[in-house]
Amino acid sequence: MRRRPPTHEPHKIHTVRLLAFPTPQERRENLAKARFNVFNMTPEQVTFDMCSNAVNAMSQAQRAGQYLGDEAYAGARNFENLEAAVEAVLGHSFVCPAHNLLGCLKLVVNTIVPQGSVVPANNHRTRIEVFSAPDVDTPDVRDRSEPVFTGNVDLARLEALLEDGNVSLVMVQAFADGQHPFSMANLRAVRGLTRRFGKRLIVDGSRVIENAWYIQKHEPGFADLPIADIVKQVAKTATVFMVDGGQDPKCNTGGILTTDNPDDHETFMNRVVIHEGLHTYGGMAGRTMEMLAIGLREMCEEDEVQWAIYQTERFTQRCRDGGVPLERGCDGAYVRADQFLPHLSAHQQDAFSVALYQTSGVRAFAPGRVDRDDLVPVQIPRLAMTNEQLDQVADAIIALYRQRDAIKPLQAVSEGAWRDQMAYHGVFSDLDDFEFDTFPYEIHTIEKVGVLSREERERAIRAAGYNTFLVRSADVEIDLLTDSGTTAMSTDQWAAHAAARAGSTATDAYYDFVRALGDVMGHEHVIPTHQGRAAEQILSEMMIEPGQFVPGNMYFTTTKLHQELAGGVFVDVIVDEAHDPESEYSWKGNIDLGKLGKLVDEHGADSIAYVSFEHAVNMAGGQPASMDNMKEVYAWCGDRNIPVIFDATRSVENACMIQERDPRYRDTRIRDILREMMLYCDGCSVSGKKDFLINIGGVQTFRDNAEWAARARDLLRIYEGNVTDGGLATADLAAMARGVEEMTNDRYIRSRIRQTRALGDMLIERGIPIVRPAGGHAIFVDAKRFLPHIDQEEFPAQRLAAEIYVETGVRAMERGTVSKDRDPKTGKNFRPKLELVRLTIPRRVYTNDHMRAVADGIVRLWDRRHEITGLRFVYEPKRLRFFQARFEPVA
Ligand code: P71
Repeated sequence: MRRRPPTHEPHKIHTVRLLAFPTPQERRENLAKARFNVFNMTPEQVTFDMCSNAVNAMSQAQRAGQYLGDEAYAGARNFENLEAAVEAVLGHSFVCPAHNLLGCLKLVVNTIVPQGSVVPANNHRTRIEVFSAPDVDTPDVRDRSEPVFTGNVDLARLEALLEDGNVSLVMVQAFADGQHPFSMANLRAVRGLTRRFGKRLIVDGSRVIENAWYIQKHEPGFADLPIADIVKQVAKTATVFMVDGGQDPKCNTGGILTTDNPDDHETFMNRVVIHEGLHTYGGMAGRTMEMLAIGLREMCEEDEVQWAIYQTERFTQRCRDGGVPLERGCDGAYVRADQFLPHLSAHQQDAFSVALYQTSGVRAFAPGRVDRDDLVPVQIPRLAMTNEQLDQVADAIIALYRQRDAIKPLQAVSEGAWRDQMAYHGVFSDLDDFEFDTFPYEIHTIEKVGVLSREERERAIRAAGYNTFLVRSADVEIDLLTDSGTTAMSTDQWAAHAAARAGSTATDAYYDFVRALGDVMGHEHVIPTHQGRAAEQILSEMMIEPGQFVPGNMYFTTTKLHQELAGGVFVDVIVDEAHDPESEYSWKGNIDLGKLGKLVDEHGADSIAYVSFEHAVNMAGGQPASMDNMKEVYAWCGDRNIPVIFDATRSVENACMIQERDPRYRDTRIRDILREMMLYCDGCSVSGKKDFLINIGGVQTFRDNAEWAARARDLLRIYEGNVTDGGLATADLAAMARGVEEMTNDRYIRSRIRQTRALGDMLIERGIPIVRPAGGHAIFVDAKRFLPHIDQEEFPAQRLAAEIYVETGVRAMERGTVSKDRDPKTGKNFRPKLELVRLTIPRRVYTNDHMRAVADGIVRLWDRRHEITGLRFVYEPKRLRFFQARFEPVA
């Protein structure tokens, strides 16, 4: 089997952890406070923390496992699950739990390593001799002449030691010291020798995955074996196998000692009670065992393994190409501090760490004991970072390398045997700073996606009646159906969610939300609703008299429907450019005051219920309105006593595009732009499921009209829930309060808008017709130009969305004839100017590599577009037909 390097993450992001970006000045202060030892720095002071132990991204299942703790002292169900996982993954029948790898080592040393014995090992960072000082010898028997499997044991040397007779056991580490993998053949030979001499082989498999990948890639006969099989073979070769929970199983702590030997297990069980805890928890919480059990099962998943290793290779290569002296580690680039800073005579590792933090906020720390080697591991927390972030970290190191001569020495003011004990009197070097320009968050939790074959996807779309709304999420690889409620929440939001005290009256979460939203919007009356359409219903019912007009800048499906249900007549007053997908006009979301004026001239101001003014207009392609337009419309309407209500669902994105496109706002913070926008309306209805970075929620606000607010609250009580929750769970309200604070972070919103544009640019470069310029939340493919041979009566956009799914596993949404519905007067399909397929980008969920995969897939489809035919209805619902309609292809 030949494996191609993966092109994108085989998962999506479920939760993010926000990153800190200390300023250069703050970094200097932090360094001084930390006594120039980056060990002392906390994650809040660090942008990228380049270590891989116990800080990996976990799966959603693992996180759920954290809440499934059976915290019994004895015989917890979590332990039974751990036993089952060990049996399934490692093939061992016994498991002794420990609090981490040190706990495992301690058990081994205290039970089966007699004082005065010899423990040959393939690594030099083993801590055995530290535990069992003074008199256990741990000769490093690594085969220095082996070019590929540098962790192999020198068999002749081992045999000689075994013949001497004083060996108690042999200790082999997978990817020894983070750098040296062994081959299966060598491991088996070691096992053969130990068996011949009646000794045990202990394997530290904390990095067995990386080692298994190396075997798969480089050892003859293993290329076709899955990682899971190789892992099991490695474990079964050992007499005793141990794993640090914080490494390959991506747990946050924990450890296990596994074996098939009942006597060894008995020995460990009787000892574990002394040092760790009972033999059924070993110093781990029940929830940790659960997380570890799930992590063990998941660590062998082929696609995840290939992705993690690909990132390591890529990162190491980039550093190397930049000239940085390093050794490739299993989990990152191990920088040779001695070669990086040859002009320093001492403390080269710490000087490197200090300079890297000073210039970039990146932490790389050489752990363990002082003077073990000259390396500073720059490790990649498993699955937690994007390629773009890793590229930039590599660039930060390269930039530092170019100015290495300016790095000044550190004077130790206190020394110790361990690196965390070091403290320096530091002098700041005169170095150029490195600026990151990437997502301001790391991946905290990932979510599995559906990877189907093309045939399976063909079956799935047929079963769904060629309607992407009816496809199962489990069958979708990259889900660009909507940016609504699909956000990855932050750990801070989850913390607020967990901490919220639920109530069915007023709650702290409600007051927090009112305060937070009042802060960012400046509106006096804040009324939570369960989502946007609930606000729309209330607003429409209270503001519209039957027969009144509701002018708006292009329709949105639910908005228009509620206006019509309340007896209103929607009139489109958006600028003409909005209907022209090829127009490059910057403000395609603007209201055309000429059109509005004409309506008022014809029917009088009294005939207008209110102006419904949407930001970053969804159906026009996420196109912004300008600040001037908002100001003008509001002034014009004010003169005529016509209320202006914003649909502020994507106002933050609109604010960001104002910052980009209006030179007067280039240096204004998003927060301030938003505050100004919010002056030019009388109220807002909002679907919180977009900008607010939440999965459910909405709001209706009024700037200062207390009477409207009272009427809205009356309707809210009838339709939705309490005035203090709108039917939302307290916890979701708390998450929303936190989300509205995060949404105006300049780095976040810019990185989002940039991501959308990057997808647009990739498509434009390859000639794919899309709505231009790229908007905020989505890229819209122009189905009329993509499939010019299909008439609108045969729903080209509907078919294109279906074909994009079949070709790529990407789910998109039709925004054309099907969504526009029929003209109620004639019963005929409207033939909207815009016949589009929307590739909508959820917030904080996909990386730029996902976007590249989307673009590549659509280009493949473009090349076979002539084969694609139209659709006809099999079932057509009366209202909002796009949700449930079913189709079949026309021949
Ligand atoms: C979107 C959605 C969700 C959606 C709604 C209807 C059909 C398909 C998908 C919802 C919006 C929106 C604007 C500007 C109000 C709502 C309704 N958008 N205004 O784009 O974009 O909010 O979904 O919270 O009820 O996929 P709600």
